[in-house]
Amino acid sequence: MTLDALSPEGDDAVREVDVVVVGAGFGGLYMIHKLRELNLRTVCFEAGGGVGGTWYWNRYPGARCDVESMDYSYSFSPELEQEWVWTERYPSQPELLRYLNHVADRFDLRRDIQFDTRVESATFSDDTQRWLVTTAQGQVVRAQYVVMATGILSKPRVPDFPGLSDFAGALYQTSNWPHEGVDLTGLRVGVIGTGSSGIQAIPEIAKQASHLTVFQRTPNFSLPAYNGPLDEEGQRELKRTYRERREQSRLSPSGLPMTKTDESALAFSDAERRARYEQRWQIGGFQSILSSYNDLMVNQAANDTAAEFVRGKIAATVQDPETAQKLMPRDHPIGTKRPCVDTDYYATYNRPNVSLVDLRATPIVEVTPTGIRTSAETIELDALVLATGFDAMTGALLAIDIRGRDGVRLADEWAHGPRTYLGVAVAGFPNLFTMTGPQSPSALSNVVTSIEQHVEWIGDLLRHLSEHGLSTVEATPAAQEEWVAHVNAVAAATLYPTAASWYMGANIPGKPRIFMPYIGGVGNYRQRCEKIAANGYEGFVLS
Ligand code: NA7
Repeated sequence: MTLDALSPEGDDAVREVDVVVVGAGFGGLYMIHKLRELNLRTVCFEAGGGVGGTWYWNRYPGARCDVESMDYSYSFSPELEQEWVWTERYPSQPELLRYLNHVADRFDLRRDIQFDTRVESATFSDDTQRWLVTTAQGQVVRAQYVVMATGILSKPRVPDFPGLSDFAGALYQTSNWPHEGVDLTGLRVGVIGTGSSGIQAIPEIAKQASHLTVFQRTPNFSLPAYNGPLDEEGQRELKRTYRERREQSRLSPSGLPMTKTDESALAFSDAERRARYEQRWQIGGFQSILSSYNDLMVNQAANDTAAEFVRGKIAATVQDPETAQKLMPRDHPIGTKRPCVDTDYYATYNRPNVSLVDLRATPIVEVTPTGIRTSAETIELDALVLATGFDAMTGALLAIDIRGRDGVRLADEWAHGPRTYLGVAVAGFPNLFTMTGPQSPSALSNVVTSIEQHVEWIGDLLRHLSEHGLSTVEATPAAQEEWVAHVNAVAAATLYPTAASWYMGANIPGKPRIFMPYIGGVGNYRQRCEKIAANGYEGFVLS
C-alpha cells in the first residue's frame, strides 16, 4: 500500500488515522493484525523495503536465531502454528524472513504498511490530544495512538576507528548486509566484533576467505547450538501439545518452555556439577548451562563453576593454547552478557587460514586504505566486516524525535537512562506505547513471547478505552518511579549489572549505564500487567 505524499504544510495535507505503528518486524506485524480486530485505522511505517525487522537487515552469512524455531514463532494463531513447518532446530535468517512474509500475506497485513519510510518525529499536541508523526519522506500523519515496534537491536553501532572511511577495500556491517549476498572467496577478510553476530559469521566467512583475521576486544562465552534438521514426525508430535507448550512459555521466567530447578550449584561436588554441566552442554543452546542451577546468575561462586566449565571446553577445542587463552572470557560472569550460540565457532580457530588478534593487548590504531594497523602490526585486508553490535533497547526509540506533553523530548527525559512504567508507557507521553521497551523483559526473554504479551495487553487497553468512551491513557509519574525502582532493585540482586554489556548500555560511549531489561521474569511480569489491567489500569490516568 502507498499513502499519498503529504506535505507538512496545512492541515489538509495531514492524514488522520487511529494508530501509527512504527516497524514491521515481529512486533509491528502482530500489532497491525490486532488493531484490525479492533477496527482501528492503522498505518505502519517501515524503514526497510520489506517486512521482517531484524530479520530483514541482518543477512550476514550464518545469521540465525538463538531461540529454537518451535518457540521463536507466533502463538496467536493456532492455525498458523500448525500449518507452518520449520526445517531446522534453530531458524536461519532466510527461513525467518520467509515465515514473516508468509504471516504478512496470510493475514493480509501489507495493505497497512508503507515500506521504505523512516519515521523522523512524533509530537504530542496538548490541544488536540493527538500525535503528529512525520516521516523522512515529508509525510505527516495525525494519530490518536502511536506504537513503537522499533525493536531492541535495530540501531547499528558504527565504530569510529580513525581512517575507517578511507578503507579502500569492501566494507560491510553484519546488521546491514547487502541483499544480493557477498562473495568473500579468496579474499583476506577482517571481522571486528565477537558478539553473537561475529560468532555466527566467523565460521562461515572462514570457509570462503583466503585468510580471516578476527579482531576481538572482549571474548564471549559461546555454547554449542547443535543445530540440525527438524524431522517432520517429531515436529508433528510436538504440535499436538503446542498449546500447553506455549502456555508454559508465557508463564516461565524467560518465555521458553522450561522448568526451573531449585538447586544451588554450591550444594554439589565438583564431579557432580561437571556431570550436570556436561549433560546440559550436550543439549545445546544458551539456556542449557545457565539453567543448570538456580543461583548461577545471583552468586559469583556458583557462576564461577559454570564459567570454568565452559573455559575448559574452549581449552579442549582450540588446539593452540595461546589462542585458547585469548578466547576465554574472564571479565564477566557467564550469562551476564547474552551468551552466544554457535556452530563450530571455537573449532574455526584450528583452521590454518584463521588468526585472532587480541585488541586488549594490541588495540586498533587506525584503519588504513589497505588494512588495519594495531599497536603491534599492520594487517592487509581486502574486505572488512563490522560485527560491532547495536545501540540496544533505547537506540531506535531515541533516533526518533519524540516529544510528549509541553514539548518535552523523550531524549531529555531519558538523559540519565530510560524511565518507563512497565516498559510499555512513559509518564508525560500519553497514548504512546514502547513495545518490548526498556524495563520490560524484552531482551532477557524469548522476545516473540514478550512481543505477543505486549501486543495483547495494548490491544486490551485500547479496547477498554473505546468501550468506556475514553481516549487518553497516561502513566502517572508515581507509578513510573515505583516501577523503575523495582526494576533496579531486582537487577541489583543479580550479577547482571557487573558486566559491561549492551544490557547496561556499556557498549555505547557516553550512554548512561543502567540495567535496561526487566529481570523479574516473563511470567511474573505478565501476571503483574494483567493485575494492573484488572484493577482498572492502576498507575495510569485514563481520560
Ligand atoms: P554485540 O553482542 O554487542 O557484539 C558486538 C561486538 O563488537 C563485541 O564483541 C564488541 O566488543 C565488539 N565491538 C564493538 N565496538 C568495538 C570497537 N570499537 N572495537 C572493537 N570491538 C568492538 O552485538 P551482536 O550483533 O554480535 O549481537 C547482538 C545481539 O543480537 C546478541 O546479544 C543476541 O541477542 C542477538 P565488546 O564486547 O564491546 O568489547
